[in-house]
Amino acid sequence: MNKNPDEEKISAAREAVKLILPNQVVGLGTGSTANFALQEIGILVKNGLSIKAVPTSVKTEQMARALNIPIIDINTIQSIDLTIDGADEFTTDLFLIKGGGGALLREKIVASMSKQEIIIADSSKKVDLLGNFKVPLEVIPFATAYVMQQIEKLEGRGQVRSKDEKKFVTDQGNHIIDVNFGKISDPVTLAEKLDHIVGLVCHGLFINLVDKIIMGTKDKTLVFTK
Ligand code: A5P
Repeated sequence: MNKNPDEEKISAAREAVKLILPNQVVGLGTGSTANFALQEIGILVKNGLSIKAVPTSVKTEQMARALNIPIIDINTIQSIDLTIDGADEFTTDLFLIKGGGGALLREKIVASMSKQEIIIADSSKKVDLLGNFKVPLEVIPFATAYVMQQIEKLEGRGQVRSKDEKKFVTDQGNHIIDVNFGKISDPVTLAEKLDHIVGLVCHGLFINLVDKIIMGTKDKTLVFTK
């Protein structure tokens, strides 16, 4: 593994922003890797690139505004041309775990509306099987105990995420349960089961949402596609 993942993140981010065309609507991801893309986009905009952006979190929106990247209301558009986002884990068949930063719901909505979902990552994020990273579940606070019971039936071990000794609260006012399912040999089936739990607003398994993963390595970028 590279001792400096930031270099890998930056090289992946630089490759990804080359895919942006003038006048596109661009989805802006959340997290340390997506932030590098944000910085690059800020430079392109400063140099005259015209785009409109849809941020995937309040934090990303604040950063985008500080970089003078024009923002468009997601509810005024039909689709997003291209989104650049990060991941907590990915497999080369383009399955992901996302939500380490708690932005999974907006990230999944933006990914679902995107014609091209581009994931950028350092090489530590690539795994043979998902599951080292706990799967984040965004739950409405009223349903936390119920969702926890359903997760136990699926042999998951969940923990409500906390921050500064308080329950973590998402941009939508929900809570997160981080679940250890062990190694996930069949993410498609697990995702379907999670999709049917009432009160669980969004899970961090991204299935069939990604078009391309650009991974930085020590000396080059590698691309994984469908
Ligand atoms: C945010 O909720 C996440 O989905 C991030 O995209 C993910 O956690 C990757 O973050 P880093 O780029 O900081 O590892």
